[in-house]
Amino acid sequence: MADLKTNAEITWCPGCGNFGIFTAIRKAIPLLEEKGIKRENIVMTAGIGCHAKIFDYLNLSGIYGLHGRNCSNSEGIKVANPDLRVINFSGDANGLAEGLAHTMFAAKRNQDITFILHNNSVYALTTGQFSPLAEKGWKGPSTPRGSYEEPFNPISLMIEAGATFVARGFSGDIENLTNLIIEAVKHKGFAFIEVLQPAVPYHKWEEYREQVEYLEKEPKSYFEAIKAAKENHKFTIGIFYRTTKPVYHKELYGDHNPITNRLARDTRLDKIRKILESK
Ligand SMILES: Cc1ncc(C[n+]2csc(CCOP(=O)(O)OP(=O)(O)O)c2C)c(N)n1
Ligand code: SF4
Ligand SMILES: [Mg+2]
Repeated sequence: MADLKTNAEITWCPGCGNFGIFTAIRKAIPLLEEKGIKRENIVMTAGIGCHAKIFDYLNLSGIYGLHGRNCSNSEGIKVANPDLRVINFSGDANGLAEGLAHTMFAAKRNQDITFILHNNSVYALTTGQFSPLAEKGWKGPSTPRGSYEEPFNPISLMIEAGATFVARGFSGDIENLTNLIIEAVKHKGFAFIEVLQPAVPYHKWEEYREQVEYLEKEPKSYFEAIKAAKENHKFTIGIFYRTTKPVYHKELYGDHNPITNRLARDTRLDKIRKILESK
């Protein structure tokens, strides 16, 4: 676990929920290696925000991209080299505000990537604007009279968008979160984990600890999953949905890998010519 740390100074606030996510991912990676997933094949992307600093602290390769855009980087990496396992770290604003379309379309395409949403229900790095997951009535610097908007339900949203693995974890239960990460990375398809992650200037750990509950059992069908997502409250953790569907890169190329099995230029041009002639 220690060698997954870098020398970068950690600047998260003491008590930040991101520490739990950082620990869980460092526990999960050696366990994934035991299951045959090579570390050099695990890459990460991050957007911009407090959550994204994990990119500086975690000793993996990847792309540290623009705010809201890293899901596209994840898709690009996967489509370029399907042998890679991509872990996409996103804030709730990064992934469900500015990056919402990217997240929805990656789920719709069932891109074979793991999407970890650090849900602190706030734009933390930019000091407290309400986010798409902020509670109605939540007071912050941009909503001094309380937010007028209902938050998204990220679990039902992702199930409906097309994600094939959808779960919620809590950064205060590292063992459970480690298992969710392992299941998500092993899953073939778009695996989404919403992680409840207190940002301590804005929320108290007690609010979470008092309310976190565990989903009784994993729903067995799409409609059961939507029902569970709607009926349970936002502190219910567990796997809400898991199904098998073709993944995007297999639909695109079958078993071909354009990086490790690069075709000669003439062969590629010949293939394109044949596709155009068959029209
Ligand atoms: C293209 C672009 N838009 C906006 C910003 C400003 N910005 C940086 S972080 C951030 C919000 C971060 O919130 P979230 O994604 O929830 O991450 P957190 O800090 O809460 O972990 C914004 C709006 C930016 N850096 N780049
Ligand atoms: S502002 Fe919130 S999310 Fe950012 S480092 Fe501090 S506790 Fe963590
Ligand atoms: Mg946030």
